[in-house]
Amino acid sequence: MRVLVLGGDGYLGWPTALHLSDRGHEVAVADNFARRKYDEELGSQSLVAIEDLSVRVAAWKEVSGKDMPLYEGDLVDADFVYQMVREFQPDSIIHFAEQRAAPYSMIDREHAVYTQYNNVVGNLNVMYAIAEINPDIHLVKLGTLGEYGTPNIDIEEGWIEIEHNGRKDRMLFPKKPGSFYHLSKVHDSHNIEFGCRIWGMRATDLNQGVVYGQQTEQTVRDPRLATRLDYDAVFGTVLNRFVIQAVLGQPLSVYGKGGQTRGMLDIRDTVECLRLAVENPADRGEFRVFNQITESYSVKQVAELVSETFPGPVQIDYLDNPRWELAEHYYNVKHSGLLELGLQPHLLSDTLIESLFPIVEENKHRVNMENMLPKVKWASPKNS
Ligand code: NAD
Ligand code: USQ
Repeated sequence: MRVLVLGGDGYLGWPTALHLSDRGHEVAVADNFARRKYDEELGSQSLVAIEDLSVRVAAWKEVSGKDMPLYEGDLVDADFVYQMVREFQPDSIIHFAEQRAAPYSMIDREHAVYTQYNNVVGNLNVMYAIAEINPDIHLVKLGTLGEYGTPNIDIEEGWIEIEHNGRKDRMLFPKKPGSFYHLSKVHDSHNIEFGCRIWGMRATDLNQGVVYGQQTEQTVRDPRLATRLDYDAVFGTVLNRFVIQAVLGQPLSVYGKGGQTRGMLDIRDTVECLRLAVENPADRGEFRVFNQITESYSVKQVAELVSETFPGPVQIDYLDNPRWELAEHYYNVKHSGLLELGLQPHLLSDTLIESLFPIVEENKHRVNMENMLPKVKWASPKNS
């Protein structure tokens, strides 16, 4: 299949592009390098050094013999999107290309507006390009598990049968997200579902949980193929951050009491879920939703697991939670769709955590400690 990976320079987009190329698909990548600019803005960088996308693509050609066309441009520029889709003629578009950090979206008005404009407008441009150029293209869109929030009922895969005052309907599962970033994904999901109804688009919305890990079967083939690993309080995600903090001899930064539970998955499962979604497309007119997680853990459990696995002393700090989220809650997420397509999950193990320690040890000189503790507070509409 011909697969266009939007956001192909990112943490997940790049290893996904490699995985699909390695499995015999013809893959192109697109990016506007916004993520590298957020690093400049925040005075941060990936813990693991990453090459420019053009260097990565050339390295992949050397390692695998496969070409990977590269499109540099911004999805909010509709002309760019249309031209790319016309030229590459994909069967599937995987859309990773959004501002993805909840804390970044909560810095202030400007960052909230940027996040929602970038994400919602970019996604609409992709939808219109598909509808006008070739409605048969399968859109595989990265949503997020946090779209649902933490309701006091089981979380279904996207849809729920509701009986109300004696009548029944199949509705989109209600959403109660916890940041302007997560809200941007809710808006995308609603827009895509509408596109499926009015244009007969075929779409898969992947409500993915928090991803951990840094290496895949393909990225380890050459150091130039490495993907990024974020440690900072804005872009770093919880398990990756705790591993990095343990190696640096810093306390693990649990927000609140750590009773928040989140769905998680290994980066090797992310790339495989994307392959499964692409190779088993949704039907025309279908808005298909998968909850893309393999396990759920509370933040406290994650901290304890890292602390038990690290071969040295580890302190766990319980900080005032800078976010607005329930301290303790019910959490039961249905996630059978991808398993039914054949996903064989890598469950979180000591081995995975141990494998991250040397990666961090080798690169720890790249950390700017000023970016380790959280500064963005949800309660404040204007953070510096
Ligand atoms: P990332 O920031 O590393 O990658 C996103 C890429 O998209 C970046 O390279 C960025 O430059 C590019 N981009 C952003 N806006 C763009 C635009 N307007 N035009 C072109 N390119 C643009 O993020 P990631 O961690 O790889 O996440 C990828 C996707 O997966 C995101 O949509 C995110 O919401 C979703 N997701 C990520 C996680 C996670 O734990 N990392 C979990 C669930 C869902
Ligand atoms: N947390 C801590 N300490 C930390 C960092 C985080 O206790 O040092 C807690 C947070 O309070 C939160 C949980 O860990 O309860 C997860 O936070 P996170 O920063 O790892 O993840 P989140 O902000 O939810 O966002 C990440 C990605 C985002 C993706 C989302 C999936 O950045 O792109 O959409 O995970 S989900 O959470 O399922 O919505």
